Amino acid sequence: MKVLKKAALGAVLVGITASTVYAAVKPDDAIEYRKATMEVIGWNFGPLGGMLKGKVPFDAALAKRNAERLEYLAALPLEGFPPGADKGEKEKTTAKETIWEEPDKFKDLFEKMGSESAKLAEVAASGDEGAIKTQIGEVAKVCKSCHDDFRVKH
Ligand code: ASC
Repeated sequence: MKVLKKAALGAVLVGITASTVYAAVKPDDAIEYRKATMEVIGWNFGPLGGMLKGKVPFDAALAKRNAERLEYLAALPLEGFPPGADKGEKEKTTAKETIWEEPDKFKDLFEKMGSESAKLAEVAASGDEGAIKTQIGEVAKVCKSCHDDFRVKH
């Protein structure tokens, strides 16, 4: 009896673990997730881009805070682009097929976004306006190059 109980419990646990870790993500859910993460990234990059363009007053502390957030956020979207989630049934997507054709290049750009944002957080701590704006430009370049290659133009 005991052995059977243990076996049954084990089977349940394995089942739970397997379904948590290996359940196929529904394309519509993946699309929602990746859009949400990109939205949060856009929200946090927004004022930095604004500072670069002179549309938002320069604020080194805000630049530092958002750069730190962006470093963290850069790790989030990638899992929203799993194999098979190129198209949804209900959700619209502006993801290009190139994401699934050149996954390493796509992943590298998110890593670059993280490292350039980390650099921005460091530079922002110095308070040096010129250097901060230059580094915001480096982050923006990564945004743009990824959008150019991997997002449908709109
Ligand atoms: C933004 C935004 C982007 C990037 C990109 C940077 O604020 O919405 O897609 O910056 O324009 O070049």
